[in-house]
Amino acid sequence: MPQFCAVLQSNSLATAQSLGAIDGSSLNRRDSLNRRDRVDFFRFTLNRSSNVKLKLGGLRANADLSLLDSTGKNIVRSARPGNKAEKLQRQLAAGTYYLQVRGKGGSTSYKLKGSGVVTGGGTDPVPVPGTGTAENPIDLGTLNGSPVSRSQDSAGFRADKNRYYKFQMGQIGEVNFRMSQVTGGGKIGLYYDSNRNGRWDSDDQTLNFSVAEGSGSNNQTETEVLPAAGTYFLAARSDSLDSDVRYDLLLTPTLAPGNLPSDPGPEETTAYNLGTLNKGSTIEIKDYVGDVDQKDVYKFNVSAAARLTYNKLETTTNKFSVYSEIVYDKNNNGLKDSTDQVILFNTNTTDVFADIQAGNYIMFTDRGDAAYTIKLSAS
Ligand SMILES: [Ca+2]
Ligand SMILES: [Ca+2]
Ligand SMILES: [Ca+2]
Ligand SMILES: [Ca+2]
Repeated sequence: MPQFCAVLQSNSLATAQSLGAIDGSSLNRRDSLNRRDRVDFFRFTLNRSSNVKLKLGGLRANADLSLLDSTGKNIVRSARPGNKAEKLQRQLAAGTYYLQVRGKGGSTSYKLKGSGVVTGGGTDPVPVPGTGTAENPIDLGTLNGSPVSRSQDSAGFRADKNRYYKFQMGQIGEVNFRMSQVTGGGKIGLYYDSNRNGRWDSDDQTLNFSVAEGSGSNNQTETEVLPAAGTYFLAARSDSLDSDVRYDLLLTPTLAPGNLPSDPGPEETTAYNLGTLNKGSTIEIKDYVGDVDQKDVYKFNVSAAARLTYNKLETTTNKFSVYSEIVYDKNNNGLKDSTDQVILFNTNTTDVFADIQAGNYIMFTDRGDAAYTIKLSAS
């Protein structure tokens, strides 16, 4: 496939258009190909293992559709002749994937449609338990409110002798984790697959550690609040070069589900639009900010002068309180700048008020490590 290699060398994978996460949702894109623009790349992610269906239709000239893995390797291709629609269906693990739409010379617009139906846990046709290496961690599945345990596992001292696990979150939730050693001593670390390659590596973000040096079940339980994004790892290690640690592992999740269809971005330009806050109404937001997602920015507008009430509740055992700041976008450019007015800020959980005028507002929510519920009311 010399053409395909040339495309890779021109870094088209790196400039692929993002379709976001499509597990449990659908995608719908229109684009076009012509003699000079003969190939388009798209990237999508799956936070949970899913049955993915894809269709390339609306063709007026021949074009083919390929599904690629995170390294750009072809998984499956549909290459029917002429302007016949291309269809693909595949059971895929959580991770990053690419789509390649390749024209065969003619000009055509096209419609790219798809959906991902989450299959999760036990309904996967072939569950892959994993062997416990960094490349192939033991899969603890998607945490959905029930405890998950492992009994009598063992781990060595060196990184290549550590035992690795992976899991996903079905919802935002607080996870207690503990290793209880049977023999030897050690510790277990919690990591976020921040480079989204599905394997544990040293570039991944360290979130927390639980040490197991006491006896039996007296070991410390660590708590971390995690959003339902991507993959998390646990890595168990012995504290001695000479002997392995043998241990039981317990993960106890307590869910605090969010109520937004997508995570608010970290900037004004990627803010989540809450729409209009009308007098006499309340908007309730449930989401997470913390180590894995450090900022949630919202925007909303108010149609008439009102008293704005902000109320915040942190629904998990937070380590750091969530901070919000609401800014009146006086110059109406969608961004916070020096001429704008901070009308309200809050780190505690009591109601705060501000008398505000009609206009556009931006709310920044950060600094915390918690699941939060924010209520904005206008009266
Ligand atoms: Ca990784
Ligand atoms: Ca968030
Ligand atoms: Ca965010
Ligand atoms: Ca502004």
